[in-house]
Amino acid sequence: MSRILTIGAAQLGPIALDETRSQVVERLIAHLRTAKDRGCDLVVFPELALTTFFPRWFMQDQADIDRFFETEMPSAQTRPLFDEARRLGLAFCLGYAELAHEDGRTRHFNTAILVDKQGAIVGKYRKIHLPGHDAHEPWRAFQHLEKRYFEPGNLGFPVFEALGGRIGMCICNDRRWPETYRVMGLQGVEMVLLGYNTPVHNPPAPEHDRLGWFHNSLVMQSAAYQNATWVVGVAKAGNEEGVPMIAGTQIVAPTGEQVALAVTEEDELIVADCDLDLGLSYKRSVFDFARHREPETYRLIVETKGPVPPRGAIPMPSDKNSKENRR
Ligand code: ING
Repeated sequence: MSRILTIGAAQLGPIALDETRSQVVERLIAHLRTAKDRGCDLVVFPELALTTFFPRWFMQDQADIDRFFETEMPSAQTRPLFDEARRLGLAFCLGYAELAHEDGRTRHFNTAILVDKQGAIVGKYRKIHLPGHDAHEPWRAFQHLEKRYFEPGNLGFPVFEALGGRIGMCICNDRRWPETYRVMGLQGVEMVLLGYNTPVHNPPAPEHDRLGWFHNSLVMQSAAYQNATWVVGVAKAGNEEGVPMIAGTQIVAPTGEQVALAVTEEDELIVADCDLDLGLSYKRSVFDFARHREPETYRLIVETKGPVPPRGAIPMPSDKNSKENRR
């Protein structure tokens, strides 16, 4: 038996600061039409796919910051995307900056939604691992102020029954953390959709720059194999407002193999027929979690935020964590 989902990973080239939502939506709709022509069921767009990656700039005026956020989804500007997807019979995953009013206050999240073929929002995820910093750091060639502009997601790592399978989402830096995928893996996820905006240069660790592409593939391929799931990683790529960002959009099978890989740093659609049953042989053998996992021995993973000294060891500077951080 096989359950084939034809996936379109819709890489975006740079989005300029002065590009309007409507202009960007036209690019997204062009991707939808190409995807339809190529037989897709689902199209995956990058993180923050409606605007330039604004956390690269230090802003203090909340009105300036909020200009990059969506107060409703869909809005007048994004409704044409929903309408065209429904007309074409396509589901899609879209990353955007979400301004929400919850619990009596205004909230700012780095969000992704899953929209089904009838245009209904059937899943929402809010980015949990926020990289970078929250204060202006002028020494950097460019800022990475996600901790300033967003709050950590409050929806956990949900898995949704959609399109005949179990679909999960995460966003960018989340893809570097094994916990992200394992929480979804423990919900039987069969495909993880994620978008990313990853600068080539990481100011605090320039020696990592030559390995950016390798690390991008490494984390998604290992996660796919270790959780017997498809992983679809979609880049916003190219030189965006003076900051080069990696491409490397790819579709990874539960085997860990890359079945499709983008070759440009521009708007580029890559397509693959993904059999959601391909992961079953792994879920039933090497990664049969119920048979092989020993969660009693994993407690430290949730009891501490940072590293703690081994039992009886002399504390080391790297043990930034102290006992009070243990829950
Ligand atoms: N971007 C980057 C990412 O995790 C980053 C941040 C860049 C981390 C380079 C490490 C190295 O891919 C986002 N938006 O999370």
